[in-house]
Amino acid sequence: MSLKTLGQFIIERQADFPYAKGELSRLLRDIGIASKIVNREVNKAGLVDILGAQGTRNVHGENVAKLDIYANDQFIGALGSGGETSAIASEENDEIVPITTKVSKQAKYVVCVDPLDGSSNIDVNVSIGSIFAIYRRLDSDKPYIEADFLQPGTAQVAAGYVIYGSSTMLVYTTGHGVNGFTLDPSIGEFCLSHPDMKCPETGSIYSINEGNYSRFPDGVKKYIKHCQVDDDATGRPYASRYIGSLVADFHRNLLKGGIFIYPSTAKSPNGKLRLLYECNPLAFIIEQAGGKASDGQQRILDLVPTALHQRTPFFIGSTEMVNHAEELMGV
Ligand code: P6P
Repeated sequence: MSLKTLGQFIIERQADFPYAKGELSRLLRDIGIASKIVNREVNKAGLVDILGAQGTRNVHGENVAKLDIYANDQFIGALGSGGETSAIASEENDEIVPITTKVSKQAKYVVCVDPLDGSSNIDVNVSIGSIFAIYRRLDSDKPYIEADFLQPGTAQVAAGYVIYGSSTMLVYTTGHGVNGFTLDPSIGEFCLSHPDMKCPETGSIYSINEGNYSRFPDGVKKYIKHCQVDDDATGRPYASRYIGSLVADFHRNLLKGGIFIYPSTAKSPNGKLRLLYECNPLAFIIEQAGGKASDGQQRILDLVPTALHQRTPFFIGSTEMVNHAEELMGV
């Protein structure tokens, strides 16, 4: 397969949008730029002694920001200077971040981003990720409004994630399938490595923090017991795999098949994960890859958000496994 960079692929697929004038292509380019800068810093995190611990000054006398703050600054900076984003909702900012450059005020799109999910895992060298969702503004003749960000996940025009792992990959969809790009550090480009990604209909991996078992709804407890039954005919017991880094757990299940569950618990009735910049973008991707995502009862992409940082229970992965979990949840 001849080398195809993310930029070449984006331009090639621009034809998927007959009325597009290149804004979305440039926005995706901006996401790629931010990801490469974040990747450079994430990969150095292990050298913190040389660079100075977060919150100290590095050899150049510059303040060393916490990596998730640093990542947030890179995404805001790249999207801001790219001129295609009007405003950003970020996991790191309580309020919407307006992009105030003149050209951006009338930009057609807004972006929801988790700039560095799982950042607590950096210190133990576990894969982490960035997650993004892109929406067209409701009325781009006027300044952005909060409602631009509170559209259901079905309104996403693009969504994706970057996984900073044994290699760095950017995986995204614009509603025409899912494609994965691996960063080639020798040329500094994301190159197409996983064309037309599909999630297996079923799998033999379940991902859930079983430490919270006593707090789970009965349907989730029943599903976990289902996964643990010793039954050769159905390939059970399934393998329990839980990295504690959403993007890493999701990416493995997308490739191999499996289910990831972060349910409601007695302590957190809406679960832990955020709808706008974690669950919706991954739900868009999994559906485009033939999988399924729900809150245990209804389709994630149909949920109508009411708040920027709202949480939702999250069941995502191979369709047959999510269907079974929903049955036990009483759907
Ligand atoms: P728990 C990381 O902090 C994160 O937001 C996700 O990346 C991950 O899936 C989840 O939290 C892990 O949460 O409660 O199992 O440690």
